[in-house]
Amino acid sequence: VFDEVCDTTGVTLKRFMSEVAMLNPELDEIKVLFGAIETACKAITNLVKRSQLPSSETLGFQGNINVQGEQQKKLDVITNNLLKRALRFTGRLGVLASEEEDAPVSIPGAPYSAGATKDVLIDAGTRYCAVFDPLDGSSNVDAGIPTGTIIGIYEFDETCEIDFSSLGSEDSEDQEALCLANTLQPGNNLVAAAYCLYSSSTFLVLTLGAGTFGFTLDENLGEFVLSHPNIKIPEESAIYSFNEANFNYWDEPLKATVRNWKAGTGASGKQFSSRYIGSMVGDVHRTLMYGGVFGYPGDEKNPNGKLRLVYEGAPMSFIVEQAGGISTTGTERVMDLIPELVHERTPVFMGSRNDVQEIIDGYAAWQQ
Ligand code: P6P
Repeated sequence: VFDEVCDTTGVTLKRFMSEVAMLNPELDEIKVLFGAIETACKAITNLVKRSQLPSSETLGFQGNINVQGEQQKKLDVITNNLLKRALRFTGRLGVLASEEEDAPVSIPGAPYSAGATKDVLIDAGTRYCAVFDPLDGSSNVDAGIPTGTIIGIYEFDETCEIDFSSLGSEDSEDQEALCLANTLQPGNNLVAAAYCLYSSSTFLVLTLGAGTFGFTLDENLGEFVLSHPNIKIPEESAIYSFNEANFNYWDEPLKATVRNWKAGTGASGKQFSSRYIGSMVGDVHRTLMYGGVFGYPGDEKNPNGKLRLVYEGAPMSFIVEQAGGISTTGTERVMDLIPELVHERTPVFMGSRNDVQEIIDGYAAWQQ
């Protein structure tokens, strides 16, 4: 479906999306969303790069604690508002969920205009639900370490089969409850996912369900251009990417696998290296490019690990799977998980097929 465009490196993201939409009319509306996402990411990369300048007012803390219990940084708030606004102006969004929002935000259904009224939440213009982490790894900005934006797009499903009573609303016609339900869809329902990595270059990597494509921001043009058509993650590697300070709290199967990798006695017989920058988007991008396994395991202190399922685990798993990798909790495919809470966390291991399979096999043997 993308053959005609996927080998035309240098094509701009706008042109790529137009070609794809011509070949796949059902994706025409997604093109509108990616126009907004592209603009937001260009604005965010500028904010991140300029945040260190004495003239910038964007460093430091906002002065409050977010729903995650974390000190909210000014850039978290600025990038969250920027992305919300960009997506609202498409007039295609029914609801959005963000790491920086206590609860999902339903959006007046009428295409964004002064006339939009709160009670018209879901109308013909409502096409999608967006979930995102506006600036993942934001605590790294002050040290100049790469950060990223993570986005997942679902079709808005007015028949969401979620148990409304669990959402605190007996009335399944309650549009707010329907909006919340739409942010709790399993990763399998994603129609698109993307991340933007703010690093040595600004990379926008996306999938629409038929491969994973990487674009690099050409700052001379002010355009994202196709630089990595049809990314395929190496089937195996010799890199693992975990916060090993938690090693003593991991469960036995994972400890055994990582000990083998360190000793060169794992399935591939290779001596592994450890690479970890504490910023998911950067660690996952390196994993896509070089192969390996990025993971945030559950442990004794945090059985579900640290990463959030809805707007980190699921979208990144979609991108990795579409690049030929796999993504698991150790025992379940991440894309199969049905969230119960919008901020719930999940253990995650994603990357090269053979290496992640070794982790899965370790857990399977342990359970027998
Ligand atoms: P730790 C950043 O805060 C983040 O959410 C991810 O980007 C990153 O992978 C992880 O947390 C790092 O967590 O506990 O290793 O510092």
